[in-house]
Amino acid sequence: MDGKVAVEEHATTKANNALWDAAGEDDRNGHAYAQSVAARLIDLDGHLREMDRSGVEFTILSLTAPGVQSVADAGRAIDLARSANDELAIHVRRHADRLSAFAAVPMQAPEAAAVELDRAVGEHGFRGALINGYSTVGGEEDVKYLDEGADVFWAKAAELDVPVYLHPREPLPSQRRAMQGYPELVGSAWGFGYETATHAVRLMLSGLFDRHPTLQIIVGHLGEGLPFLLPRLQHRLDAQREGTRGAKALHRPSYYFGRNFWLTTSGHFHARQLTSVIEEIGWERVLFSTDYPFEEMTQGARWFDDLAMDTGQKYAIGRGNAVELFKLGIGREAERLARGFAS
Ligand code: GRE
Ligand code: ZN
Repeated sequence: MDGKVAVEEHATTKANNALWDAAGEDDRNGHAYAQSVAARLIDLDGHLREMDRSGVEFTILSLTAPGVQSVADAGRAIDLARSANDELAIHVRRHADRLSAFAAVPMQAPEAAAVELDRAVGEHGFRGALINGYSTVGGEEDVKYLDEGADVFWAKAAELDVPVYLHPREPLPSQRRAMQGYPELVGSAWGFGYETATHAVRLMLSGLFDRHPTLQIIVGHLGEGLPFLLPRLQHRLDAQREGTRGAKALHRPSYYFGRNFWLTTSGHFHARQLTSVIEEIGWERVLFSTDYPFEEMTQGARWFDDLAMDTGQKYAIGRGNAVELFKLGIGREAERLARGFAS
């Protein structure tokens, strides 16, 4: 399928080059994997060539993890987010028909994060924010999750009507005992998934979506296990106090999952899982993505192109849903807009 749109695709900038960390990925594969990722993160022209080879027309780039979220000093985090967004914007502007970006936001200082989101969307035409899990605010263990005092930021995202991508970060050191002796589990292979799924559940239980019912959160890797685990979570919460009293949210998690969440195919190229994700959340809330350069873009694209599925759903997941969610005036949709046919 030509004309795909991809939304979990990473880059780095000179300002941020030291802030990406694949420590959890290394060792076993030697350093070759990390080195190849590092070279491709900084090569934005190479990224465009991969898009050409993969039938990807448009990409929303993001700074790679953990990025600004790992900078404990709020002042430095604010400066880094700004300079990284400005640097990425120069490149994006040169290729406005192919690229946009998610803003990096300094969640260590939620008010400044709101200001930076407003600036990146207003000045650079960025399409939302991508946040790499919890933010470090002091020592290694001193962190803030996104339901902890960040309402001023969420209000801004709701006001601007832009989505927020909840991207993984490795679990806190104190929470790695379960993986001790198996360092290969700490990162993308395992730790990323449950850390991010837990973070998403926190948001659902926090009442955030009662205060801002239009907020839209994107979760990658086919939902980090949530489509499979949420029915069980719901079942158990119904039997416990969260289901009836003492809860911070008005509704059950599945209510918010179906209204406030979108899932992407990034780094999880598995047809049977995609089918069950579509059954759980609906094809209207699934977006194609690959997770380049941690994954091969061509591999993710070929997997998607070869899927035997309803062509209308495939078009929606590969392109149409993203065009609507991000209000992308590209290709045929731009022509339709120009002719006044768009809804
Ligand atoms: C990712 O973006 O998914 C990722 C990282 C670091 C290592 C592996 C990986 O940010 O998939
Ligand atoms: Zn990623």
